[in-house]
Amino acid sequence: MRRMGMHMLKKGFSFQGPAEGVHALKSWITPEDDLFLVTHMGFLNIDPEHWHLDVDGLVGNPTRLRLPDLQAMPQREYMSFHECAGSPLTPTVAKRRIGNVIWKGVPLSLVLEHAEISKQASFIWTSGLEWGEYAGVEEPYQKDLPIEKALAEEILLALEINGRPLTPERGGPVRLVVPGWYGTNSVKWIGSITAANRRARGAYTTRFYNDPAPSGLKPVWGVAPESVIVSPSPNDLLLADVPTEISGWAWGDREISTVEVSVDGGGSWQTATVGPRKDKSWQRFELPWLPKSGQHVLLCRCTNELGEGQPPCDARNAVHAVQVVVGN
Ligand SMILES: Nc1nc2c(c(=O)[nH]1)N[C@H]1C(S)=C(S)[C@@H](COP(=O)(O)O)O[C@H]1N2
Ligand SMILES: [Mo]
Repeated sequence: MRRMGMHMLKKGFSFQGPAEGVHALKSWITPEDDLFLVTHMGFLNIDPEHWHLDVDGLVGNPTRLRLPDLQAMPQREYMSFHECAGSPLTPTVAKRRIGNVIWKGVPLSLVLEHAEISKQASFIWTSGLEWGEYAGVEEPYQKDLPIEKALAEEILLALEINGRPLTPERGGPVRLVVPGWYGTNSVKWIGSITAANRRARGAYTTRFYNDPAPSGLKPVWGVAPESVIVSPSPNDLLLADVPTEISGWAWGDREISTVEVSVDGGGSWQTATVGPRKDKSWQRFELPWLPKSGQHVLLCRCTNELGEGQPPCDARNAVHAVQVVVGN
């Protein structure tokens, strides 16, 4: 679908992120310059005057909303970690594309109410407006949400990130955000919302972003518990017997209750202090450390309130390791 007032800025798959990886993520709120960017088909530039959102399917009042309509509706802020699930072609590789931001926008539930969503609707399909090819597939970026999730208060049609309007690269002027779920579900450049009584059948819901499960395939939805060591980084100059601190972030769809840190490559583990969570933000952890000289492999692993943890390897939320050298 090619509309007036829209053009692709850069075609094809693209990832951008800080060169130092997670070691760049020192602050509680991730500045946009340090926040990763992902697109499958390319970035879309939309002239805000030409943007509109169609709400159709199982609704009593099919609606077309333009930017001023959305701007006139009640908006809310919500703090959330934002994480990419990694490549759907290599789903067990941990990519650790992560940040923590404040989104602001109109709750999706208000738009669905306005469109008089039918009781028969069990899934909400959303599509991005860009076009192009990814992994041999040429179809719109379409995702879906079960109705209970779509109606949750934190699901937003976001207009802002960290107090600023969304840039074209970030999915502006309006994108979906699904806090607590992997980034793939947060459709950028949103142009249509369809209420349906079944799941969407496009490549991005059936072929990509599905994990093998005993019952068949499991969609990549809620974020599994995960943690990263931000400091020290492999480049830091550490000195033996100088008190230092190991710190980082832990997050997941469910609140994190414990983080453990190992300074000997997993031989032994110590419990770190874990900070509070706001909305669905990440949580800071820290552990004092008096290092001895030599090479050390630092690891961290977390557990959520349900007791779910992180696998040691071969998973998108595998345990993070950092190798450091401590001098005399
Ligand atoms: N329309 C559209 N939405 C999209 C994508 C896309 O390619 N097209 N990529 C998804 C993926 S995989 C991720 S991780 C997030 C990335 O959002 P960000 O670039 O703002 O970090 O957008 C999601 N939404
Ligand atoms: Mo992603």
